[in-house]
Amino acid sequence: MHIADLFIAKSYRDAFAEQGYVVLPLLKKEEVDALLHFYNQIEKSAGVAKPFYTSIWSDDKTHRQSVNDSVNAILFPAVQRHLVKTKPVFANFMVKERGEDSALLPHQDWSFVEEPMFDSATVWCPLGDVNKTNGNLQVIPGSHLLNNYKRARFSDAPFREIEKTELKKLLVDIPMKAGEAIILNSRMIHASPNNASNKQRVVASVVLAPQQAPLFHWEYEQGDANPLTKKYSIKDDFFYAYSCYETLSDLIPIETKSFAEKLLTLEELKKTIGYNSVERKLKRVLSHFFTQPVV
Ligand SMILES: O=C(O)CCC(=O)C(=O)O
Repeated sequence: MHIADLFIAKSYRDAFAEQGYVVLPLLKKEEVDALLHFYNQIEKSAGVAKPFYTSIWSDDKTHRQSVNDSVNAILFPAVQRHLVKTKPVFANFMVKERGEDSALLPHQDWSFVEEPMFDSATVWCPLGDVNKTNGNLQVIPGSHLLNNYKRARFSDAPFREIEKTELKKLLVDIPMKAGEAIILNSRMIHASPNNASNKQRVVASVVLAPQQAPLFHWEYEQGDANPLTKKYSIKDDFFYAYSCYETLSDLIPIETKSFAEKLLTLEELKKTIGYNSVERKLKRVLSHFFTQPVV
């Protein structure tokens, strides 16, 4: 069961399967206002002094849980207007302060389910208009077709040697209006530029998995002889019970495997996503005129 199959509209099903993301109108104005009102109330309790952070980076468990519950209460019912049979994995705010050093390098999100049997997605919904000046999301269309299915806590990207250079040239900016959302496969390579505006950028987000998919978390460990991944079966409270940087020393892995990683070259990535195909080139040209991926 895959997220692409769970969109109600066929056009979104096709676009998500093919390009790895869709952009759609998600929140009503009163829902955006309610999320902003809540954000303004709890902003200080995050206690994270970084140019970019998400709520799960906070050391305060009460903060993480209250953001999870309140963001989910508004965002998930809105998601259900477009998708069936999904469940929320966790919800948070993603905050980009004004100024330098708030850019995020190209990365993929953790694995949340057993891929490729299942997959998962992030709903990223800005609470103000976003563009390339104030930190819109950037994606590499088609990069969900990569097959690195175990993306673990503390692991490094297989494209780390090109992430600051050639890879960046493949990113496409996704400008959006407040209340629109981009829903992207967790395997998609994505990034965001600095916020060069004079206003903080706030995004509400929820990770989705198919209802049927058991949730897991993988942790990377250097190991004595070779790198390992530990697989944990997790409960619904996992992503606010533990902050993003904590080691999981009180949990018992259900599986430990050695981690044989292969670094990805630019040529391999371009081949996987069909970068040089006539079809993909045409879509890139058309994507300058449309926000929605062209299928
Ligand atoms: O909010 C952003 O600018 C990007 C967030 C993101 O990519 C992430 O947290 O994985």
